[in-house]
Amino acid sequence: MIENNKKHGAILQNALQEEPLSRQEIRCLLESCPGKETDLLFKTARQLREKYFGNKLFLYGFVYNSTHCRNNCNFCYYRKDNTKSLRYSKSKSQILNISCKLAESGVHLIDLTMGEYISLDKNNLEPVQQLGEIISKIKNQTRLPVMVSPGVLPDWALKRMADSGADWYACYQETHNPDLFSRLRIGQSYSKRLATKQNAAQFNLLIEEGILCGVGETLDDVIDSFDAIKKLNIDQTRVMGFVPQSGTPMENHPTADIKRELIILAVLRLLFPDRLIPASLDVEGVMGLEKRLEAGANVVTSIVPAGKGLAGVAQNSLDIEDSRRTVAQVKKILLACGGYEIARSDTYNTWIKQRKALKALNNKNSALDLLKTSQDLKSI
Ligand code: SAM
Ligand code: MD0
Ligand code: SF4
Repeated sequence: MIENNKKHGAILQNALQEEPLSRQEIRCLLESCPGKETDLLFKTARQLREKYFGNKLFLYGFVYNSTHCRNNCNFCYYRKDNTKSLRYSKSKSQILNISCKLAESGVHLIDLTMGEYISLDKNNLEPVQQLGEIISKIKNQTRLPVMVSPGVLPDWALKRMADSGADWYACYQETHNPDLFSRLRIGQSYSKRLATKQNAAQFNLLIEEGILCGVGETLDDVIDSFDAIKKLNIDQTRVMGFVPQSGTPMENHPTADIKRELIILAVLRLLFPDRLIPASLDVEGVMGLEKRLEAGANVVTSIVPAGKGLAGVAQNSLDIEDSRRTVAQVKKILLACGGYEIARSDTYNTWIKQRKALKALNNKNSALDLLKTSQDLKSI
């Protein structure tokens, strides 16, 4: 036991120095025992967050603008075949009105999320154009960065999102085990979903990747997700614990162990210390905020205004209509926690600008490397 503690502590020391960790070392961290080991893991995650972000947090306003979806993900309340789920589509003016209210309340970004209702058909330009228009209007009126989660899209549609002013493309693989993926995201292509993220990055969109935990994944699967996140050079990455949804094939599957979600979150912070990592209000509501921040998150997501008929995803109603998923409520919680501050919006905007510039430079350098290799090959 003492030997194990020593090993665990030494790995965290290396992580703090940002030295690369082996699969075995990452596994040891994922197996952290409750108490001393998790305390030290979370503390190290907070130290690394502090190094890159100080005590500043970013807040995301969440607009679930349409709950219609063509897919049948087994874990999701909004899967096509779930007759129990509430369906709606907000109009352009409703979306704009909600986004402006969120902006006034002090969020740093508008996260426009929807069921995958946009057909992949080439001739179906209309919904893509509509979404593009909404994005540019939100940007113009709120002056805030915009994230979109329209699901898998062809290149021309991703480009349209970028041209309309979207800053982020969020698309979660849930798992990087293709077999588990096929049991979760029924009938969807694993490789197409992964490739869409790479394609979106070519249009200078920042990318968010997500892991769903408590759905039968092994520790090796989680480590494979970390590898994939590294390979994709992801800008924001999250983990969400599974919440069972009535009317779905997984309604009787147990709720995820939140201790596991927190450990994965903290390890994400150790492996990707300078990236954005959300504490979602969409799993345990506001009650779950402090523990996620203590595990190393630096973004509060799923802030939803009351009285607009809006739903959450994993928690479709929790804390929404009683105005608890709001900036005001988050501020109260942060005050009670002590030590955190909400960032100024120019801090967030600068982060985005710098991250985009860094990625553009990386892309250019890899293109130059490719060119150089092909020239070298010619001279052989
Ligand atoms: N329809 C788009 C898509 O699937 O990419 C956008 C919605 S996406 C933001 C919904 C995400 O919420 C899923 O990718 C999953 O990670 C998470 N989620 C959905 N149902 C959940 C559940 N029951 N428990 C926890 N997380 C869930
Ligand atoms: C959240 N309910 O932030 C939202 C959602 C979509 N980009 C994010 C899962 O928790
Ligand atoms: Fe549709 Fe997204 Fe839910 Fe899957 S997770 S059923 S794609 S809304």
